[in-house]
Parts: sequence; structure tokens; C-alpha cells
Amino acid sequence: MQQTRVSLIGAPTDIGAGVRGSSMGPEALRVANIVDALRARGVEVEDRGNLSGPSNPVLPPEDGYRHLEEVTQWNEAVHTAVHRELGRGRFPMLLGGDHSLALGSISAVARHCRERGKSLRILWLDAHADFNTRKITPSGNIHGMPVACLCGLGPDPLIRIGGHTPAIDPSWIRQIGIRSVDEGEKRLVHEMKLDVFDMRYIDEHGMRQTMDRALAGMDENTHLHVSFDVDFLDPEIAPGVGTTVRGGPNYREAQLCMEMIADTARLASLDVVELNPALDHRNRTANLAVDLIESLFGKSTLMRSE
Ligand code: B3U
Ligand code: MN
Ligand code: MN
Repeated sequence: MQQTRVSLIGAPTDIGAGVRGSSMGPEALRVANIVDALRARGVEVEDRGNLSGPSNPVLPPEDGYRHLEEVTQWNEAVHTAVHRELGRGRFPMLLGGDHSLALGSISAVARHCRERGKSLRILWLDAHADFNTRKITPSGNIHGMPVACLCGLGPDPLIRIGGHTPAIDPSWIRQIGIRSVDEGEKRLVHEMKLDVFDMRYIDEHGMRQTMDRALAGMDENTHLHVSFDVDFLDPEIAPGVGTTVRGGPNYREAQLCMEMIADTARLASLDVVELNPALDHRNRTANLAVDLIESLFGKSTLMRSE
């Protein structure tokens, strides 16, 4: 099998979030030794450094969006960088930054898949559905909207990134770990028929069956993208995020989730977002994120015979 070649792309901004600090995420992941951890898995790694973009003006929402222009600029930079790495046959790993950046990242992955005739499966690991729109958002924070924007529901400059609207079809997404969805957002998620494995589903059926179902139906032609919002994890183990929601997956469940993704050997791009070092204790959440990323790249306790 061909060796995986990862390109780390830092996007140090909290432009789409309500709580500041995820702009420090890329550095915290580097301090947690993400490069060496991946190399220890036999992965070839190049750290492309950080993208640049506008600073956070900390303004209130306007017409339902906070910092729309700045979010657009950051996402255009992310789109270009991610698309370029994919074109080179490399695995882009976006180090956020807040989750609004998944717009740039996933639109680039979708464009690449269209160009190469590949099918795309997206796993959205998150406490939140991130399916708000201008009319229903309680905050105006665009990190609560990227899935809706990718599906074509959002402001022109955001839904046009990458030149194909909508960037993706809702049927390509599986959301996992969801436990905080706003009222209007619930209706929209239902209307758009998103495939959601919420915490209730995981409680009732376990992580094993959840992942079996979320990963079903892929083949050799599938590009698997994981968008890992660190607030997916239970705040007891991952306190370093801006919007903690209790009752998330514990350490073992999160490990199993990552290991089952690794077993598919289809993972081809990744976002690691919403890590907020300003709220963390001794880089504990960054270390945990790196630990889980190692599992995503095949680190498991024993050789498995089946
Ligand atoms: N749904 C809320 C909260 C939220 C969404 N994503 C995060 N927080 N990280 C909102 O503001 O849209
Ligand atoms: Mn999110
Ligand atoms: Mn979240």
C-alpha cells in the first residue's frame, strides 16, 4: 500500500466562534507533538505552516452573521491550500481554528472528488449539528453554520466557495455525537434528511454499531473526510473547547470511533477544529486530540487478526 503523505495546514483564527482562543489551536497541536506522532505511525509529514487572514475584529452580528467578510477570506485561503495538497496526491490535515473553516476544507475536498470522479463520505464528529442559518441562529456565529452552507443554505459568498453550489449533497454526511441542536436547526436537519447518530443513538446501540452504520456503503472509489470538532468529546476528558456540552463520548468510545475509521483505510483528509488552548489545562485536550489522531492513523493496542 502507498505511504500516506500528510500536509499540515494551520489556520489560526477564531473568526467564526463566539468564544475566543481557538486561533491558538494549531500551535497547541504542534506543541503536543503531532508531527512526531504521525511519523511514528509511518506517515510522511510536511508542516506547511500557518495560513494568514484577517484578525478578529470582535464585532456583533450584522444581518444574522458575525464577521461574514473575514470568515469568507479565511475560507478562501483554506480552500486553496487544501485543494492544492489534494492535487499533489497528499492528505491535507487542517489544524483549526474554529469549525467555520470546514467550509473551505470540505468544499475543496468535494471539488477534488468531482474532478477525479470519486465519491465522498463525510463524518462530522461534533456535539453540534452546525446547521444554522441567518434566520434561525441564536448567535450569528458562523461556526454554527458550515454544514448548512455546504448544503447550499447560506450567504452567497460562503455557498459559492469552490465554484459549485451546493458544494455537497446532504446524503454524503454522517453526523456523530450530536447532543446540542437549536430548535429551528432541528427542523432544518430533519427537512434536509441529514443522517444523524446522536448521543441517544450511541447510548442505545453503542459506538460499534454506530460506526458500522456510519461507514457502511463505502468502496475503493470513496474519499473519506473526517471533520473532528474537539467538542465531540466529553468535556470531562476534553475541557479545552469553547462550547462544552456534557454527555459526549468517553475515552474508550472515542478511541473505538477512530480505530474503526482507520480500519476502513479510506481516510483521505481531516479537519481538527475548535481546540481552545486558552480554556485547556496543561495542553491536556491537545494531547488527547493527538492521541486520537494516532488511532485514526492505525495505532491500536494489538495486531488484529480479523
Ligand atoms: N448552535 C449554537 C452553538 C454552537 C454551534 N457550534 C458551536 N456552538 N461550536 C450556535 O451558536 O449556532
Ligand atoms: Mn462544530
Ligand atoms: Mn461543536
